[in-house]
Amino acid sequence: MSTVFVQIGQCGNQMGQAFLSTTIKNEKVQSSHSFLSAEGIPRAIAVDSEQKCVRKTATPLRIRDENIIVGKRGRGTNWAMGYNGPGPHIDDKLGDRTMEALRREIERCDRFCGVILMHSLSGGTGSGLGSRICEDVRDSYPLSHLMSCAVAPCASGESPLQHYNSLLTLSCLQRNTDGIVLIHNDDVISRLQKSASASRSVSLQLVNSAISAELNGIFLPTDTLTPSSGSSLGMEPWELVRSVCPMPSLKFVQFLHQASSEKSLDDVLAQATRRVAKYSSEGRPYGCLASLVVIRGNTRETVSVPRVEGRIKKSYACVSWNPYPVDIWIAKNCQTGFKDKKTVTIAANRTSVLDFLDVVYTKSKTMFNAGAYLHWYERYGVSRDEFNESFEEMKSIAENYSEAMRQS
Ligand SMILES: Nc1nc2c(ncn2[C@@H]2O[C@H](COP(=O)(O)OP(=O)(O)OP(=O)(O)O)[C@@H](O)[C@H]2O)c(=O)[nH]1
Ligand SMILES: [Mg+2]
Repeated sequence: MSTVFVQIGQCGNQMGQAFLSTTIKNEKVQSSHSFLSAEGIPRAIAVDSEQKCVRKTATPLRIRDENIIVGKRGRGTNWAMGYNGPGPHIDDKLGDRTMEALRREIERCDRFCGVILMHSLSGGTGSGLGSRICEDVRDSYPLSHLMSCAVAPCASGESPLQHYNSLLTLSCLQRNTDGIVLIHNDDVISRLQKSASASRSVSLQLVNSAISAELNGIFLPTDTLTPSSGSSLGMEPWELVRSVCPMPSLKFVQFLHQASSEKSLDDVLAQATRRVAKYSSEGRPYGCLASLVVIRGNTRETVSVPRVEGRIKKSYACVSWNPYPVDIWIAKNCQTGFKDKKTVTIAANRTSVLDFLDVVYTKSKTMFNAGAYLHWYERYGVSRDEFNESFEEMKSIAENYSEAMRQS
């Protein structure tokens, strides 16, 4: 069962490099060929509108030359330029070339299972071209899985266009993917700043390593999903979707990762659950539709399933209508370079995502009503109607989550 990774834009490629560079060193990954070809080459495509970062990140991963797709000009933090291209004078056909590389990569797979997109919600390439590729993958491979690992911008505001770009991307991901792993740069940075080992200024490299540890916590092979033959099928990303996104319209997933070499598994789990925010800043309690806990560690400690379930149910306020709100996978297979480390990674589909969606909706709606920056989008073929459709899509996501909570 093979998965193809498509890294888009600077963020997608840098995060993808941090993730894949550790993933491909994992022994179980190397023997399973789900993320790697038989020759050990990652099943990955690296796309960016600019040269500068993509070559630097793709070369050490040994991504095939034909899978490195580079454009002629950045997309200027503009979703519309990313989605429709910069115009006929610079037609670098990034979307078409990416789909062609993907088609060839899928032909090299034994049994193709799905695509994981890695990108930011706010960069012009990651958001706009990412949305275009997302739609094209869904159209061309309707029966395959499709997941996005999307990085949300910092709330403090890096660009005035980030809210529009996030709005248009989120609504596209909602329409086309099976699951959206939402990664908040703010959360990762503040956690790293608090950690004793990090200095106050946190580099992007450190941020990407932390994100990579979260993704690997869930995506690396687990004993629970490995058949008795001993060879992993690499189904972890897709079983995650089955487990945590029980309803197709509610598909936002957030990860939480905790690691320790000294503490017991129980203590690591307790540490992880203590970090779970239970209320919004207005005091609204969060609810959880479904969750998955992956416990890794080459240890003799036995995992008490009822105790893990109990802790998660208490911390995450799971809905009453889901009889199995906690899935648990166990793995002796640790992350590369962390032989003695015990890790607990939790993936949860919960209403805390509405806080971020609400900020994106409110900020972009205020700008839209004032007509701010709209000419930048209209110039590259995105009309006000498209914005209105995205506002509707965002409203329906919030309504669906609220409805799911009301039934609880
Ligand atoms: N976690 C993480 N976030 C990043 C990284 N690089 C950029 N970002 C975030 O991504 C967003 C900007 O997106 P980029 O990926 O730089 O933009 P792009 O997709 O290349 O698009 P254009 O440059 O506008 O064509 C901002 O929110 C950044 O904070 C990275 O390496 N890791
Ligand atoms: Mg860029």
